[in-house]
Amino acid sequence: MHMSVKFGKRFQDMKKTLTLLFTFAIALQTGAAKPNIVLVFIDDMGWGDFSCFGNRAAKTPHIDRLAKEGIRFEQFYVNSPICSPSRIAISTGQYPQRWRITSYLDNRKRNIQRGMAQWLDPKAPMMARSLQEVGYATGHFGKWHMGGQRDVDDAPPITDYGFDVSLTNFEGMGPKLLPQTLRPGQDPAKPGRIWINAERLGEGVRWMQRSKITGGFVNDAITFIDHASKESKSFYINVWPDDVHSPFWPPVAKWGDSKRELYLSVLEEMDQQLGRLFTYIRNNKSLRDNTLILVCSDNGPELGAGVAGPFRGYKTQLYEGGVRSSLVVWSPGLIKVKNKVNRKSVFSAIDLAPSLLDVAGIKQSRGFKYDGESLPNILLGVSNDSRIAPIYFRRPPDRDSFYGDKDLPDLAVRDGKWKFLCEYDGAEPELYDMDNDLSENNNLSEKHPDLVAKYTKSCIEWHRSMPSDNGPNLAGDFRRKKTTKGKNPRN
Ligand SMILES: [Ca+2]
Ligand SMILES: [Ca+2]
Repeated sequence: MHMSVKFGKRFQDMKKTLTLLFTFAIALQTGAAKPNIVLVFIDDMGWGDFSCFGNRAAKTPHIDRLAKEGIRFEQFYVNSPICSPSRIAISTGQYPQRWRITSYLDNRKRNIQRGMAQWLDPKAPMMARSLQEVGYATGHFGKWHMGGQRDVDDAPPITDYGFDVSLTNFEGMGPKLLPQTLRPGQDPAKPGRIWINAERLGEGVRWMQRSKITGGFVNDAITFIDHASKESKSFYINVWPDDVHSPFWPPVAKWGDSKRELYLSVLEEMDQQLGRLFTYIRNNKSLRDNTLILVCSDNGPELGAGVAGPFRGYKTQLYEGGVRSSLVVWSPGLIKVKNKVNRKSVFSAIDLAPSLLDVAGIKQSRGFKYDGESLPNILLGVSNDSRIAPIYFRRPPDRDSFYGDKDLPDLAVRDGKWKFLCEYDGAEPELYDMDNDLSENNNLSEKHPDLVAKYTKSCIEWHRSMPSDNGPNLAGDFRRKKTTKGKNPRN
């Protein structure tokens, strides 16, 4: 008895000590500044376009340095192979189909034809708003394309979506940088102008040489960071360049003779301009110790411009080249490993919002149902696990045929090592082993009827659980020839 009473008292003491320690830890956590977050979302860049992802034709030293000091992820996906829906996924943590934006936003008529909304509903669970609500300074600098373009001039301003400040381009409402253009031999005093009609999309237009516009976004981002630091506020900023989307307007001194050369010049120039932002953060100790920078691309490359490394397909397609994105994550203060390559973790852009809110220690109390999963340990290099649920995809409604392929897969899923694609009704199944067939060449659907049945069912169930668009009505009547083995037709 004596022993157990003694043990009981000891246990009580230990419990007290633990409670104290726990309270102290909480106090420390809430007292410390929440981490700053910088999300760099490049436009139309291929998986293989950073030199740290294998590009030998151009150099991206500033992004390579982030990778060397941080982590690069090889199995990261965006949730659509095209601009607007991909941007909605990364901003909300939800499949973009929920918000009826499933292709790029165009003019009113085209949006209606394709069965899409005219702009993102401001009620969507924006990560920016969740951060703003707990006191973050929030700014969007760059391409928006989630509403307000062409003749759609009554979309909500970007500041209705949880941002204190915004500076955009021709595809967003409010203050913007519009592009002047210059070719070799052209009088610099008389530059061209493109996207003049975008002057109607809100107040605050500044004209700037197209080749310098990414730098223009960086300038305002740095001013914003300074301001937030002076107010001792943590900040969240989007830096979303219009680079490296066509048309290509590199500096005249770095002109190229072909589409590909022009593209590579724009890519290198973008890296230089973004580099100023990275260097600014790295050279300031308090920023360096408490800032997380993420860099990825909204969708795969345009044909003839960027390259998708070993992967099949391009922008607008559900093959890997369209939806797999190189992801670099940097944070010397929060990430304990350096120069790590994570080849294992399968996750996607919808997972970033819940993950980043967790990294920042923010309770997600508003009852949002994210399609994304919170994966802070993967993001910070502690774990090589994957997202648990499969990642589902539906192609843009206007892209059944593109780049010479007349009947592209409509639905797809990545689950474990398997990638499965099919039509809306489950026809034309394609099954690939992503551990052994990175380029989706060897269709194993006939070898694994059980898996085909399972994934056909789950893809169609997911597709039907989402609001529909006009994809099925806009498809042509071309049907793909049955392919089972060997090389699929390339496009
Ligand atoms: Ca894009
Ligand atoms: Ca199809």
